[in-house]
Amino acid sequence: MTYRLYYSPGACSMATHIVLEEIGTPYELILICSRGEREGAMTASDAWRVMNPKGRIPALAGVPGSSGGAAELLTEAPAILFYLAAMHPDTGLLPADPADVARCIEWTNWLSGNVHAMSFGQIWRAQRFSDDEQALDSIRAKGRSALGEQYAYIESVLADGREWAVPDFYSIVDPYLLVFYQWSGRVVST
Ligand SMILES: N[C@@H](CCC(=O)N[C@@H](CS)C(=O)NCC(=O)O)C(=O)O
Repeated sequence: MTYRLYYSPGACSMATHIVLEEIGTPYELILICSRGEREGAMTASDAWRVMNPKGRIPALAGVPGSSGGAAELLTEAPAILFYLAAMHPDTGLLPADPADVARCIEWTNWLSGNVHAMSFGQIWRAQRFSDDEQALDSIRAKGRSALGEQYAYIESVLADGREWAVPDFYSIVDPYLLVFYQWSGRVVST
């Protein structure tokens, strides 16, 4: 079975891309641009919204079931990461101990919901939070402020000597954290 990853370079789909490489399973990449600077299909296009009504990437084809949109298409970065790790337990990317699994969920839920959707959303997609043009700079400032606290929190957790987000083993959380590490450079320069 060959997975198909719908991705955009530098986007949060990078974590899934890394995990596919770690697993070593065959996969195809299909470019769906999340920003306007490239040629090709876009997340906002009608064709992509038929596939994924949420209009976002990453999405992974080849997963039984459907939550709307195309059959066998799984969306939401944490869900995709968990699915791949659970399907390939030999990689050890998902721990066996329920407490460690819960720690993975704790990280990925917070990164997706708070850091990505809220803070980066406010900074990069401020218009999602208000129709008032005058309010956008203040929304971006809120996002930056929250993001500063969130990065400080991540640093404080990692400062206890652990090598990985969930101590003692490399998990799906680490490639996901790498996305936000990489994005920090883009926020500094925007
Ligand atoms: N909750 C989704 C969010 C995915 C998301 O927002 N992806 C961005 C790229 S990092 C995207 O598709 N942006 C395009 C857009 O907002 O139109 C997840 O965690 O996978």
